[in-house]
Amino acid sequence: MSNLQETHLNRARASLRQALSWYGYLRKPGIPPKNSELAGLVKPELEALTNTLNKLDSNIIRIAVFGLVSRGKSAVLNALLGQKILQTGPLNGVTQYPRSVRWTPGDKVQIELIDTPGLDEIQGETRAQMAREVAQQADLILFVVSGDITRTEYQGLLELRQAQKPLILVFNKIDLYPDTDRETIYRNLQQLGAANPQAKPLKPDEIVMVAAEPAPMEVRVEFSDGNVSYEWETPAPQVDELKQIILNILNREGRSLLALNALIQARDAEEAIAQKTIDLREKQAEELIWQYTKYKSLVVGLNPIAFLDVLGGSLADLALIRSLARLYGLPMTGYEASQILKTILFSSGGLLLGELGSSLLLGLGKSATAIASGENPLNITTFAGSALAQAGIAGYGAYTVGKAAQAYLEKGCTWGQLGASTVIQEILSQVDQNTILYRLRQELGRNFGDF
Ligand SMILES: Nc1nc2c(ncn2[C@@H]2O[C@H](COP(=O)(O)OP(=O)(O)OP(=O)(O)O)[C@@H](O)[C@H]2O)c(=O)[nH]1
Ligand SMILES: [Mg+2]
Repeated sequence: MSNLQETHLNRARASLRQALSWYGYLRKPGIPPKNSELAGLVKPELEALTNTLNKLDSNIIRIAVFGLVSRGKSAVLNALLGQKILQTGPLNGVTQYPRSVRWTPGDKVQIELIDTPGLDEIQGETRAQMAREVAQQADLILFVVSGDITRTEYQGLLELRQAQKPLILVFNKIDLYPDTDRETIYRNLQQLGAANPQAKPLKPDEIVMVAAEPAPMEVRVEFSDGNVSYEWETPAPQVDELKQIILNILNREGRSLLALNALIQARDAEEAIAQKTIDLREKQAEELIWQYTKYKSLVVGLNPIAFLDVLGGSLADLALIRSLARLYGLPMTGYEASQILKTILFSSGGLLLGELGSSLLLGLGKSATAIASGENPLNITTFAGSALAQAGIAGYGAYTVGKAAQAYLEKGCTWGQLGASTVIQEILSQVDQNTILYRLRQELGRNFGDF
């Protein structure tokens, strides 16, 4: 298990290094003018890639806490830390900005705990943006509630689930409830906290009851002389179970989680880079596609030998795909170009396969007339007729291929060898059944592209 985790980290590192070296031409000083605009546009993504790689090397796991105001988010982190480092209090909105604190519970793991303001504290888009950013950085999420879930709370939980990170639902302030109420609420939370109403209830390591800062209790003190007095006593926090669950997860799969998160961030950055590149180069790409369309029609139409024209057509498609990749500065090998062409041919709903079929037929007719033609004017017309029809179909094909290749480059650039998406899939296919990652697999699986 430990070896597997190391492998995952190494694969993630290799994938990120590869991505950074691909886009190296946009990061070096003295970029040629044709690339300088693009370099400016994708700067944030390239920085994100570098940061992600650094984070991977530093081996720090990030745990972020979320929830509505006054649920005891800061108190839960303090209880884990064993010290009152973060400010807590009865007023709503004690914590105003995200804040992180280092936690070293064992000597092996390095953890950064991130405290956040209540999800209902800061308003609207700012709130959503803040939550998204912190959630993106986190490797593990704690969602703190302190009783039955409200509508806003449920909404917040669903939104956070979209970050597709392992999430532990923390039921805090259990000291305020009698045992029976506590059990009822726990069972409700088990069901409500699940990914969706149809999903199985949360497992015991996905939901936990704590009392981070239990309210002081009045206790009866009886002295040896028979005197009785009442005193206020503050019970010790109860967070041992939460701590144990966190440590178990981190030992079992902490490094795989780290690797996976780095890859997810890399994938998002790379997709954004591809998107920006394609937008910027749109006009040039459009011209390129038309050029190839004309060129291909010409090759296919004029080539008198069946098979060779079809071959010529496919070669033109391949050349187009590679030229587009070059224009975009996107990574692609000859093998990948042919894989893309294959995928495009099959995913075009038979339209382009039809092109191959009719090309062969028309091509055969064309060859036959070419052989028989000699000086016969009638035959030459027949040749021209099938040639024109064939050229038209081929040209349409090239246009479709060009458009499809564009779409592929946007999504597909992370699916090559060592590409972020490829390695994500690899890691998910290897994780053990009892891991949180295994349970996340279904969710993450939905995000796998069509290519
Ligand atoms: N009874 C009881 N009170 C708690 C517990 N944990 C926290 N509290 C109290 O709840 C109040 C809010 O706690 P905080 O930790 O500040 O809550 P928060 O979620 O960080 O709140 P904001 O930063 O304002 O969003 C404080 O008065 C705490 O003393 C608990 O386990 N039991
Ligand atoms: Mg707080």
